[in-house]
Amino acid sequence: MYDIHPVPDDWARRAWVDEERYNELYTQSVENPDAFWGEIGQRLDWTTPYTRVKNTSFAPGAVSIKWYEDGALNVSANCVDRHLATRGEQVAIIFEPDDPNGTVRRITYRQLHEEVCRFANVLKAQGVGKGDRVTIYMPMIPEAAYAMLACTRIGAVHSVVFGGFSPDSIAGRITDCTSQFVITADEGVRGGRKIPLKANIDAALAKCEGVKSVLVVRHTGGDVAMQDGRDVWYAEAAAKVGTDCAPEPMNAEDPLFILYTSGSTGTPKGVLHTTGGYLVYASYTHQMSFDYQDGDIYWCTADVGWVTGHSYVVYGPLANGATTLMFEGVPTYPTVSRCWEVVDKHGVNTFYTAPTAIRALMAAGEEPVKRTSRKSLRLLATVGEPINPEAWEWYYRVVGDSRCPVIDTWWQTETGGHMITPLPGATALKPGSACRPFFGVKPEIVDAEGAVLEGECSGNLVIADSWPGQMRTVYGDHQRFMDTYFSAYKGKYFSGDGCRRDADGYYWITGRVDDVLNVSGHRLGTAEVESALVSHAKVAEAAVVGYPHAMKGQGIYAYVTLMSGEEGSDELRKELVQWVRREIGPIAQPDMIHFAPGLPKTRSGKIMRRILRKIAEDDFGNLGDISTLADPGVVSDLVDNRQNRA
Ligand code: 6R9
Repeated sequence: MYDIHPVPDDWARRAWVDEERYNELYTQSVENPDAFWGEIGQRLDWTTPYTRVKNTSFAPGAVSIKWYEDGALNVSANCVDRHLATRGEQVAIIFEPDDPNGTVRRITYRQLHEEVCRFANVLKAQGVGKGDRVTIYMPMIPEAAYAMLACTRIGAVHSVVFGGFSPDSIAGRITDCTSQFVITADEGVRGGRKIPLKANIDAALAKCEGVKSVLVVRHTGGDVAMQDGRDVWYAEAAAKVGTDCAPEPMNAEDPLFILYTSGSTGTPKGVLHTTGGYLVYASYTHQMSFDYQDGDIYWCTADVGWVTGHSYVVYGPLANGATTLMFEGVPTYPTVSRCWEVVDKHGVNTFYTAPTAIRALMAAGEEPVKRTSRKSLRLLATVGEPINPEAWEWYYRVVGDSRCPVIDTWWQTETGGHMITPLPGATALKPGSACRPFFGVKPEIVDAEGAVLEGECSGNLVIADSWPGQMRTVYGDHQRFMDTYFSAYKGKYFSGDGCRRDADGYYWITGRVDDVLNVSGHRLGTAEVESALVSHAKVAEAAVVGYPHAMKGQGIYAYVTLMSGEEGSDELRKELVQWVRREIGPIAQPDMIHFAPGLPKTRSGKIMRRILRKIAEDDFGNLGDISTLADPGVVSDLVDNRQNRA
């Protein structure tokens, strides 16, 4: 139904790789990963060169992933210091504030070097040492990048927590990695609204132990409480230190950062990435997928609280000496033209965002786009969830004036960087498809029994061998790492996504096949939302499923059984929505709450989610076999009281 967009001639000529070269390099990369990644690893500066490249095993019970294991390097030296000689006066970070009339900041590589060194010295003065975990809870301001890079400079391991998460969520993440240090700001601002970051940290620290010091960056100037002996204004600490700070040489396999992400069960997992392989992979994918060329102005709208903000706002672009734009606000404030105004204001060449943002802007029509120029744009890209072909075509035609390739990048927190993606000079585009595997990536589609399917097929997406950006473990729980990713299909990494491969070998991601929701491109476990709901005194039981949502991709549908004697009401619905916002954060708030006297369960007591999903999707004509239910009567009651009616 939608046309294939062939690679334009000029792209094939000027890009890093054309189709022929892609095929050649891809074959080399999977046939001889040691030689391929050995050469690609040279793009970084190593203080001790590696002699060994790949040492990985997906063997059941003995998963072990090591890349460049005898090499040493420092991430901040690679992202900052090594550019000083050639591009010290080039802008590294453009900061565009939430308020379009606020002050733009342009930080050169030389200034970035000074800021990162100073920040690192402040961390040292606070007692932060190599290997210590540092929790970062910051708005999208350059200081967030300084803080991350400062940690890497001294070998501390950062754990960035998204500014939209609640005090409870922060406390859980601090406790899990026994972090003793927090970096935050007084407040954040998004879409004209203040976010009480420091107050959230105070509330979180009342619920967990062990935090010795909180560094507070002054941003809005809002009033915050400061606790003596624990809280320190960043500016005051910074005035007491110098700007000399030698980068700590780190082993390639030393931990770089922890990032918590939702899975199908339990509390969020601490995904651990290490130093060498991660930076090789983040920088190489940034260069290839976006065909990054010297001098490009590059803008990824992701928040640094997500993996996209780590790999493609901070580490990838800075390792490549790019100019990366950090935007504090939201795409719809003050108007739906904001993104394109920012593109024109700063001459942005590459724009990378989530399908949910594209759909929201698409709903406002073409005029808000067309009244801007966008002539600087060269390439458009997406990430976070499947993009529907209609939104793809709109992005291509309206935003890109049918001139810019749309690069749909499939990857995960766990993968560190792009895994399946077109390359703009090499891959003919199919709207809605993430297209072809990146170099070194061996995707396979398997059936429920694990049999590898060939040719045109649909099934579950696994990756057959390791790549340098792969997560190394779940922080503090290697068994959970093996159980989560390597037990469903022995000897293979299971992504949790469903996928189709077409006759041309293109991959089409169809979404999660586990109990993970994808709401506006944000990952959430159904189990997390359920446990937040049942922690409310009036709730006896809850089951949460996703349903198709025009803007968010997936909406959250919650079935709630109340304690006996409690009555469901609109009032209580509102209360529960607020409750979940407070427990987890606004992104987790249920869209629909269905008070159900009983949930469909098997005789062994398992909730039959398949049925709950169908009813939530308003598609209850074919509920499948319900004969194994303990009480089939509950189903008709659920159908009668369904909340999502077309
Ligand atoms: C980078 C990021 C990962 C999950 C992943 C998948 C979905 C991401 C996608 C996509 C279809 C794409 N996803 N990119 N689905 N097409 N281009 O988003 O990481 O937050 O860990 O989410 O997002 O379901 O499994 P993360």
